[in-house]
This record gives sequence, structure tokens and C-alpha cells, in this order.
Amino acid sequence: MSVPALAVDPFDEDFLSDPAAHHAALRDAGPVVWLEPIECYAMARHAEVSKALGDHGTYCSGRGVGLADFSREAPWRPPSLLLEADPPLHDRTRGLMNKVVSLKALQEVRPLWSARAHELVDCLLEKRRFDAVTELGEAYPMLVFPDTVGVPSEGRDCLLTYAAAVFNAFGPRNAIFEQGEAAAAHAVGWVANACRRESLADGSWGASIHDKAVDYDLSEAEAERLVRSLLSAGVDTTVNGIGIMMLAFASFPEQWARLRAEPKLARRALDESLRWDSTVQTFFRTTTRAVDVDGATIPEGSKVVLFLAAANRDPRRWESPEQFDLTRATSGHVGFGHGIHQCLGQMVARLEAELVLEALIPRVAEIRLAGEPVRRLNNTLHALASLPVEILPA
Ligand code: OVV
Repeated sequence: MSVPALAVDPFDEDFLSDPAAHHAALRDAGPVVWLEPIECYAMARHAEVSKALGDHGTYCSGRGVGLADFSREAPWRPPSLLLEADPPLHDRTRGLMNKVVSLKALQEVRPLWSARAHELVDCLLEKRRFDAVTELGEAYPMLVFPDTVGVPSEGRDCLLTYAAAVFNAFGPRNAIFEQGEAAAAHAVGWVANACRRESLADGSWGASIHDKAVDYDLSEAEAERLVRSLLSAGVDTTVNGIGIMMLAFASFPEQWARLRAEPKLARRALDESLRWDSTVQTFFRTTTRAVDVDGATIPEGSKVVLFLAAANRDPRRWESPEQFDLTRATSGHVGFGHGIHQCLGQMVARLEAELVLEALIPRVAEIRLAGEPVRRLNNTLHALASLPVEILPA
């Protein structure tokens, strides 16, 4: 059986401005399709995306999880020792990171992170109208995460610039990629310096990575690169995760009422929000052998783009997938990925979202859109530049 070919470029402005509008065509064309403009295989159905993510032996990460094949072209930056690594190296680095970003570590930061959420919500309530992207989605993670990782206070805006460039670099070298790269030159240097042991605060997660490195047979340079992973993956993802969650509640006011009636649902809100509109839209894998997908063959050494966001709205898997529904069983969503590379920071993301909601629930009766949401185009992230909202005090 042959693989259907589509003339779809998932990184052009039309696609990136409204990815969900294009996902059904990708899913309906077949379990695996060939995207002519980027010369790459693609999967957009939940069953195939989830299976590929779960089969890291066949679908490897070491040749990059963007369009660029690291065995043919130089990576944009030295590869991540987690994201862009396969076992056995990946298991060692992940083992270390699991000890740093642990349940215990999360329990320790919870009181401080909760206090920060309440302070921020106090300010927002006074304003009533604010930008839920800059003044909440960005502001909250920036209030808690950089301090916890232990990076220097000066110049932290570089974290946002850097993360945008990292996620753009998984796509082709289009205008969005080049723009991100140009803007990031200074940020790359700032981040490299922030990852050094001398730059990191004692007792921080970053320092803890350095402290544990010897036990995991990792050099200081490798420890620095693991700190870089926290800074690469921990900012723009949660920024947009919170932003999109606010958009979800503004778009489905009955779900805000439902949450207020049952505040315990706050712990599930981010997962359903990610299922509904996934911050990380795509990641690539490279096949390590010829693989049969439902009768079609993908050759060895092929790049395959996995549409996490399309899988999360696949009607073959989800009932009323367009509906944001806090009571839905979200287990199996691939917004945090699946398998050995599943998001290391998912507990961080869930905690941030939960604490923001916990602070808002008792005090906010309604969240209303106060203007059109504005998208920020990124080759990987479904990102918002602006989300004007008005909150009505309870
Ligand atoms: C999941 C993710 C995104 C971007 C960068 C990294 C990880 C990293 O490990 O550097």
C-alpha cells in the first residue's frame, strides 16, 4: 500500500495561524501521510502517534526531534542530553533529572509558589482587565521557576527569547526560525552562563543537577547542558499552557462555573486544556528501520512528524474532541508526549496551573474575553501573544 501524499506545509503561516483547522485533513488522509513541501512523513491520528511515541527503538530521538536530521546536518545547538538522546545515555540523564524534579522537590516549593500565585491574583483583581498572556501566563512562571532553578536575577527576559528560538528551531529554516535565531544570539550567551555551577544559587534545582552529576557519570559540561534543558523546556511551555488554559475558561464559561462548584477539578484542568489545545503541537522522530504502518512502509532513516495536537482531538479517540470538559478522562492524551521521553516537567506544569486556579477560584466569578486573542507564530508551540480578559470578582 502506498502512502498518501499531501501538499501541506505545516510550518507555513496559514497552517501555524490556525493548526486545528488543518488537522482533520491530515488525520483523514491516512494513518501515515507524506508531506511534499517538507519531504517528511507525518502521523496525526491518536493511535499511530501514541504508538510511535511508545516505540523509541523504532522511532529514535538521537537524530533530532525537529525536521533537521542530525546525522546529515549540524544541529542548531549542541543536542539536548534528554530530548535528543536515546538509551542508554537518555536513561542516565533522565535518571538524574527525575531525582531533581521529584515529587518531594515539588512539595517543598508548593507553599512559596502558592503565595506567589495569591500575590499575583491580588494585583490582577485590582485591575479587573488585564492581559492573561503577559500579566498571568508569562508573569506567574517567571515569578517562580527561574528562582527555583537558581539562575541569576539580571536579564531573565532572555529565558523567553531563548525558549521561543529553541522551539522555532525544530521546524524548517523558514522566516519564523530565522527571526527567532537572530533575536536569540544574546539570549544563548545568557543561558550558557546561567547554566554554570558558579551562576546557580545554592540549594537550587540547577545546583542540585551539578551536585548529582558525578554519581551519574556525567561531566560538568553535561551537567550544564541538563540545566539548559530545564531552561529550554520549562518556560515557554508553561507560559502558553497557562495562557491557553485561561483561553479555555474564557471560551467555556460553564467550565469555570463547574470548577468553582468543585475546586478539586483544578488538578485536572491543565491536562484537559492541553488535550483541547496542545501547547507543543509537534515533535519529530527518525526511523531506525523500515517500519510497516497499517500496510504502508516507512523506510529506514525517515523523519516522521507526530502531530500531538491533532492526536489530542482525534474523533477516533475522543468524544466531542472540540469540547473543553473538565470531567473528561484525559488519560492517554499526548500533550506531554508518551513513553520514555514523556515530559519531565509535567508535575511542574500541573502545579503551576493548579496554584493559579486555586488562587482565582474563590475570588473570580467569571472570566470574560475583553478582546480578540492574538497568536504568536512559532514552529512548534501553539502560542499566544496577547489574551485580553476581564475578571468579575466573586
Ligand atoms: C521538551 C524540550 C523542549 C525543548 C528543549 C528541551 C526539551 C531540552 O532538553 O533542551
